[in-house]
Amino acid sequence: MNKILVANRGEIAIRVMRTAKKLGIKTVAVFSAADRDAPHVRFADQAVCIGNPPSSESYLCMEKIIDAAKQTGADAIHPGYGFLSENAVFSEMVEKNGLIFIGPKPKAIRMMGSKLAAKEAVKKYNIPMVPGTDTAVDNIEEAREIATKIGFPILIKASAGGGGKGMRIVEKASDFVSQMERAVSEAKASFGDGSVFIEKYVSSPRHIEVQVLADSHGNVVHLFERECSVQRRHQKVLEEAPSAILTPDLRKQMGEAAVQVAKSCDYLGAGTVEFLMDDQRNFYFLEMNTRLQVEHPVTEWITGLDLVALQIDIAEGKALPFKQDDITLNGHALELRVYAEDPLENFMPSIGVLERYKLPTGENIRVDNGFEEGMEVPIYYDPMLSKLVTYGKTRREAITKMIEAIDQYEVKGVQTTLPFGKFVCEHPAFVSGNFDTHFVKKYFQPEMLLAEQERRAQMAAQLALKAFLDDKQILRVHQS
Ligand code: MV4
Repeated sequence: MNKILVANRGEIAIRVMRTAKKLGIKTVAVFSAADRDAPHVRFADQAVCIGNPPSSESYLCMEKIIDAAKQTGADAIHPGYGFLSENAVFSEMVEKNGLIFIGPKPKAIRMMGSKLAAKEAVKKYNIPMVPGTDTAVDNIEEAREIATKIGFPILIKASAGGGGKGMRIVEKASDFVSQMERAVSEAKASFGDGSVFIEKYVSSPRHIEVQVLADSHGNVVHLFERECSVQRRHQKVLEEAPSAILTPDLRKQMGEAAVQVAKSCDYLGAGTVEFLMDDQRNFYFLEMNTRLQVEHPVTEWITGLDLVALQIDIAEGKALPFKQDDITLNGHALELRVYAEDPLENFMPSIGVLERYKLPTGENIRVDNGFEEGMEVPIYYDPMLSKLVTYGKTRREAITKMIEAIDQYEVKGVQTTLPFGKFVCEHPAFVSGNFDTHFVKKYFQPEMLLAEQERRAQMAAQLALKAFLDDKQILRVHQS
């Protein structure tokens, strides 16, 4: 591989290019008219404008991106996350044009993109799944009987959904038929596929996912888990590795299950297998994400591996340079997603110019960032500014480092989720490790950030008063 085109923007485009550079591979950025001055464009060796600001006219335009690759002589495309990263048609088109897609084959993307096909594939292996139907529900009356047998509450999920999209909780049998009808028409409208299935609703689960790597020689390994339970409306807030509640034995079991899932779809490259864990620490396979995930840095830190470098090696046909037993877990890493959103205004995107933007630095702090001072946060894309990642020998140390890093991070001009991140890191439930996916809903009220603001204002006022009184004292001393 001599030249990689990165079909993405922001922090992940820079993240991928950083490793490419380290490996001596040239880089090509693509950008929309809104990203003309973006850091990812300047970071690349070459850059090609691919259209208007809306992603449907730029970062989602398959032909334009492939043309850009041909025009610049790139031999591979890395899709990052989001945009075209889990689009089987795109990966196929990349290959048909004689380019390497740095990711899994279209078959695996397609299979895991359909939650029912995924269930079907993993059924042949011994992987725990939530009780429910494993085919699309076509007879509503029959489905109601199954739901009653499973016991309410149950969840209706769209096969083409995922990541929380197209899910519906049904509390009691009498709501079942109407909810089912709604779920089907909603799934048709959103995904063009009305297939839905039902599952027992696990009421207070943790969301734990396992990183896997598969090469083209049949080697599949896992890189342990990430705990992603701290989320708000299916948007992850803070992730960590390892999970505070896994025992070495459970870690091994979940890791092995994840490897089986990868094998069930002939996986290639880096992927993530999502599990739910109930309050008895039973785990269940949920879905597989066939991309490099936002939160991959925490796994990199505890394993000492560069996931992008491994993705590139695998795409070139190299064998994994290690076996499962060679991979070790060291220390603890946390990642906070820093968004230009206002936590006091229901996390509305906060638009404006970054009048001041200074990143924290120091040992055990990594910032994967896509912005700089003076830039405007574009309204067209996800408003994530950066990922703030910290490390410690212990979980406590990583948390303390995160609070320190949040305090060091300076942003003026837009509101950010930094104060919200600090709230999470200081919360006793988070610190204890005893929390689930309802953490934010259960414990967070915006007023809590106001109290912190008030405390800071009080402190500032007292410092000012002290300075004033000290000055007056000095003046008196001089006068006499
Ligand atoms: C569930 C569940 C409870 N029971 N399935 C949401 C994202 C998608 N990957 C699956 N999700 C869930 N599936 C059963 N049978 C609860 C969730 C869920 C959730 C999962 C992971 C992280 C955050 C979540 C927030 C709400 C619901």
